[in-house]
Amino acid sequence: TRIAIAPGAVLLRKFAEHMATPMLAAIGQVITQAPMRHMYTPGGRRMSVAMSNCGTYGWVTDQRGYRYTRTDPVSGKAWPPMPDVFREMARKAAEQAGYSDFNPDACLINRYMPGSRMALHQDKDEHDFSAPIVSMSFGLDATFLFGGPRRTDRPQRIPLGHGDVLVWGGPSRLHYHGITPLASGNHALTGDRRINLTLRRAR
Ligand code: MD3
Ligand code: FE
Repeated sequence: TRIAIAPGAVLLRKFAEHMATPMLAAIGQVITQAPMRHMYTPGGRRMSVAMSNCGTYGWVTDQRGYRYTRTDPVSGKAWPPMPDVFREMARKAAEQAGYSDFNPDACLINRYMPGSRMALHQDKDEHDFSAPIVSMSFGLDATFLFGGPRRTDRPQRIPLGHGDVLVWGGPSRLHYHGITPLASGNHALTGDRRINLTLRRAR
């Protein structure tokens, strides 16, 4: 089912569920090469979400700020290539949502454990805001906070489940958003975790 949640933003419930097993296997391959790590915000706070990346560019944060890099600062090596199954799923989801020819060059992998959260923020480290962002959720359910163009806009709360895919573009591309602290639970494929893939055009 296709649910319009704001101008330019579409929720595709269970769109990726049928590919969850191969996609989780591909995530496992990526993180043997670029292990999940807790990064630090420019203000010195340790993020409760653990992250890794694949694709030409990866998103990182440290004392110097937020940015995209071609190499993993932990290993000094290029980020692992983006698995075809991620690229193809993202392209199909974007197409369903009305964005043709989405070609992501960056995939951020977010791992939430019970209590992990993501504070309200905007995604504005990309060069071109005309490309959409595609986000896919696996494992435990989460509550997504979807605000407006100002931090003070009261957010909607949207439950996200296993296999759900969100596509963001147009007017909602720069809206504030976040994830409330993950509740504990057990999922057959991921155990006590939620995994989110966020595919972007960084450059
Ligand atoms: C709305 N991740 O990595 S994905 C992020 O579930 C991030 O891990 C969350 O926010 C997560 O930056 C939310 C959904 C999402 C991603 C990008 C957006 C929503 C968005 C960009 C603009 C507006
Ligand atoms: Fe974000």
